[in-house]
Amino acid sequence: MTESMNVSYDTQIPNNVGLSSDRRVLKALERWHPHYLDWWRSMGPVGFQSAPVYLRTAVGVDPKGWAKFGFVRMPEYRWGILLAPAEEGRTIGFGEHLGEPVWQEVPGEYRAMLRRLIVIQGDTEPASVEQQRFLGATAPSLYDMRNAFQVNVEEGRHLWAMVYLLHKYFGRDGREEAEELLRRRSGDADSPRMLGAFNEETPDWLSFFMFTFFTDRDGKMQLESLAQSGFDPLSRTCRFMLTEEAHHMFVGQSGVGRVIARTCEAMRAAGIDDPQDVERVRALGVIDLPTIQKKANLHFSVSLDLFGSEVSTNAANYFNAGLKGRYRETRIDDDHLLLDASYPVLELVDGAVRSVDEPALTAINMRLRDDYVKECARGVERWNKIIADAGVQFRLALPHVAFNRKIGQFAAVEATPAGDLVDAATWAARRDRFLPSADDGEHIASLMRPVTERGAYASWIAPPQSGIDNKPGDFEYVRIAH
Ligand code: BYC
Repeated sequence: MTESMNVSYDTQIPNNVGLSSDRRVLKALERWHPHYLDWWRSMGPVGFQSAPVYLRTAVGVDPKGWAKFGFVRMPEYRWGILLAPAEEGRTIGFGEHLGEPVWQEVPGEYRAMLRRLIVIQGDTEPASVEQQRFLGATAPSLYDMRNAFQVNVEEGRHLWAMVYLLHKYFGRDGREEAEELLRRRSGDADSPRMLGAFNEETPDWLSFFMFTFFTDRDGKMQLESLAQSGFDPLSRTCRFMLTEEAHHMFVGQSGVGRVIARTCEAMRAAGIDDPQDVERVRALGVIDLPTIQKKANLHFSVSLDLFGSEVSTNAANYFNAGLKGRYRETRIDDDHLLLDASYPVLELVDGAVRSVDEPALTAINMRLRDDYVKECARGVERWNKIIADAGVQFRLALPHVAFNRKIGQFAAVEATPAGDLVDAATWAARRDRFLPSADDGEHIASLMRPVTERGAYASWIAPPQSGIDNKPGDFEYVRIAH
């Protein structure tokens, strides 16, 4: 076992970065810690803060045994700083520094760019916790409540991860940015979070599952790109964050899948064949499939905006500088410089959607987004299999990438989920067929009643196939004092 695989618990902050011998950074983090706890108490999960929750805590970075499970009160969670082990002799894998040894310090010329990337990444982590803070009160089961809290504490740890980089490598401005990360608030008119999707509400559990499926997957793609970074501490940080991220996407994939399974089961039992017979399906106390489609339309389109503009000089600069690569950069078979390469980008040309070959360097965001869309589509097919296996005639589909966009090529136009460009009035008239309506929201809200008996599940969601950490079905994942 290498040195950096051992996690030290001798400071308040578990870490494998030798904090106890790095007084300056330790002090800065210890000063930030109470501010973080204040933020957690005021903006983290509402209620349940003194309930023991069966949580996973990262205790090492060995892929075979990095976490342990146990009952923890959320404010006492051991948020630590964990970097994946250094790779001996690692070199920069792309851009103008290709083949040079990776940097252990921030190169002066790239300081501003790197800081910006780290701050944007850091900003999303507390934002998602803020968005999800009201979910505990309406959890459909103790199992689901525990999963949401798990996601929350780990997003909190991901904030720690970025704050460590800011404190360690960016001096005074890093410390100021770390404070700002606790000051901005999701949805706040004066001081919002940096990216659009992180200022949206997560009003109900279906939104939470959609968020963890679609938006956390953007997180995964962005972390994968930053894991390629020539700035080695960022790469190692992101590599370890990805270990935790896998569970978040499982929560989304399986959560939506369980909602679908329950709807199909209830329809079959009631002899309803037509999924569009929304009123009758809703009367069964489940969420109809067309509404699930609309929720997917919303969360997919909002998450696509997180990839930035399709054609972006920022992205080209990040790549050239060796700071942010492509998805699985090291596995791509090309020159990793992209100076002469091109990449097809869907664009708005003379009022129509066309594929245009753009310089591959400026199309880096687009390429990452394409990789993302492919993954989303695979997940949707898994949902469709649940529907087909239940014998229900319905297919979910991802909307067209031009649909409901606020960033990039299609921000200025209105498109239907099928990708037809329509005028604003037509779109507005059909809006409620494309996106969740007030009525859809009310139906979902009416189902959001807490279920806190061990092993019980709300009417609108099927139980999971297995428990967390192989626990039995009636396990008390959150010990709520009754
Ligand atoms: N909202 O060249 P462009 C996660 C701005 S999620 C508002 O197109 P670029 C997580 C942009 O800042 C992953 N503004 O964009 C998930 C720029 O402003 P300036 C988070 C936006 O820079 C769930 C201008 O528009 N990590 O981890 O190439 C739970 C033109 O920008 C938006 C990262 O995103 C937007 N959506 O790409 C918890 C990685 N998009 O320069 C966590 C770090 C763009 O004109 N960030 N703008 O002032 C990046 O790599 C890039 O900054 C972005 C944008 C991909 C976000």
